[in-house]
Amino acid sequence: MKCTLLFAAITGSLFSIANAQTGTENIRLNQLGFYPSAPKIAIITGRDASRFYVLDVLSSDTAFSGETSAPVKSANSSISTQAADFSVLHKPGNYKIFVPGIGYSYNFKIKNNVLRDAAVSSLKGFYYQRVSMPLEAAYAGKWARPAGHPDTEVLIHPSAATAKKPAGTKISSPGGWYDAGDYNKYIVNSGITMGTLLSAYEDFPAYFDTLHTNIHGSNDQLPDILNEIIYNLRWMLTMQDADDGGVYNKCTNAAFDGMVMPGVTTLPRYVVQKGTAATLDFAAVTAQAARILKKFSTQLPGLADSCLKASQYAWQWALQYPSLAYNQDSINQLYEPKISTGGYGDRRFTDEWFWAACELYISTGAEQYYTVAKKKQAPTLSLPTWSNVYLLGCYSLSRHSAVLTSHTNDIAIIRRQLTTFADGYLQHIAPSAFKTAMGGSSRDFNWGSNSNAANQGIALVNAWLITQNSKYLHAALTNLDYILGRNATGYCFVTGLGSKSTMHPHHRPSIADGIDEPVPGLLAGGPNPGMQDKCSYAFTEPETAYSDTDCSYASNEIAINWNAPLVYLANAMEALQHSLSANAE
Ligand code: 9MR
Repeated sequence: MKCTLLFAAITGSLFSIANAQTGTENIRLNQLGFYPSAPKIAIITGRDASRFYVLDVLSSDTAFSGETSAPVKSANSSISTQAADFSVLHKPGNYKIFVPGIGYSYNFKIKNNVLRDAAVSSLKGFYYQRVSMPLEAAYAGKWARPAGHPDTEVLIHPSAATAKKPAGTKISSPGGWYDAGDYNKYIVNSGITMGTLLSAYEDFPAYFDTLHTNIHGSNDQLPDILNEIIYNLRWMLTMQDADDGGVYNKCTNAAFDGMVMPGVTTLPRYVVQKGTAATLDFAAVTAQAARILKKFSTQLPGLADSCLKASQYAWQWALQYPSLAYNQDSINQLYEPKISTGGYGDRRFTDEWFWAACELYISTGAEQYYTVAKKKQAPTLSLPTWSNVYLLGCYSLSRHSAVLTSHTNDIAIIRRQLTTFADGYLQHIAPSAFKTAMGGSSRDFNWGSNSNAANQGIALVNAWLITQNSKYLHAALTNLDYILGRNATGYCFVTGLGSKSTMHPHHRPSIADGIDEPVPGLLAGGPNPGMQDKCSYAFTEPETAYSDTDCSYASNEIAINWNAPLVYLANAMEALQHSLSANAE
């Protein structure tokens, strides 16, 4: 057997000299690798193949060989694929796949903790987004940079003026994370981001308590993920108007900064109109943070209490303004300067009401909040986005179901809704061309599509948390495989990871710092057939419309609300890797 396979390997290597590039790129797989007990699939594109071989990188011995599946035409592009399934190969090692007639894949690993780099670097991505502080070489390596945007003298924009704080009043709003490739700070988008990161910690506290990412503050008495979260939380707290509890939508330039490093920009910064979405997202985040940080009251005296008070104050404001949208176009007709940075202009607030009510109920036990949550309950579930945070409330209720004994039946129904919702994604995998939950609908591919993959993964992890059925973990992993390379573009979408990853994100520091490699640990937006940026795209179908160019803000920007679900998913997998081998139903 070894002889035949050796022959196959030799002919393969001859073949691969001629076809190195296309051959490698035609074998799509998670470019980091696989846990020993996880399902393992590579996807072959471009040409028909009948057999495949998994070779040990050093010895070229064949560790496994098998037949490829029948071709499947993708529902989201004109691509045809065949699957190479080597799940039965459990032995740790360094491997590559050889497909006669096509060539070799990138090298990959089978080992425990194989996704640790994805888990750690996606979390550390937030450190690189920190506003108002220098990134020191000890933590940031070659991406060290001076502080940008002190934000200690932020002007009240006329849209946010009150009798006590007329337009032009200066407030201090330092810190937080840059939202994305731009240098502004938006409360609505911070809301879902913080809720997702706080939930990651709440779901896997023991795992995160020992996870080190080498960031500023790494050696204190707090888990790194909380250090990172608190950096943005303290900024969020500055965005609440102490006079009435309402929360400004954003801290922003009037227009986007140029493609320069953060430290060189000096344009004025403004806080703009308060709004219901911002205020309720703030209420949800601060309520959730309050109960988590209570356990760290020695290290953080008073912070948990301040958060809860801020949350309740925000809630009171929202009761007075239950549906005040942030409508940038209308504001721009009334006030100067006109504001042209990101809008995050949500107009539907049922989900924000539900989420804030759930978090406040869980943190206080007060029935008044549950009453609102019940009133705002939705009949069906949908995937989280910055404008739809409903599911975050469901996750939190489910997580705390054991102690929420006054509403056991209601919460049992929500838990069933969650597993049914996850079952929908499970069903997408088998018929799909890339064997992923992602892509079950072409609507999965929109602005920030990679966050859909990650958020679907979180829904599947939640179904595992409820049922402990490993089929949900296997399914969640398919979407991490997608993000890390098993997709129609062949890219690993996380900067700094894998063999062929995003190199030119629409991210000002990565563009302006003069360093070839982009800032690491950042998730590109991903395929978006909307192509609103009108940049150059080599492919334009739903799952291929991705352009690794810094021009492409519609497919290749990075954003905190996209990185956060990746942090959740990759770290959940690291935390749960030993549960993968349990029987799937
Ligand atoms: O993620 C946002 C996407 O859903 C919207 O369609 C798009 C256009 O309004 O804006 C995206 O958010 C951007 C924000 O407005 C400004 N910072 C960068 C964000 C990511 O592109």
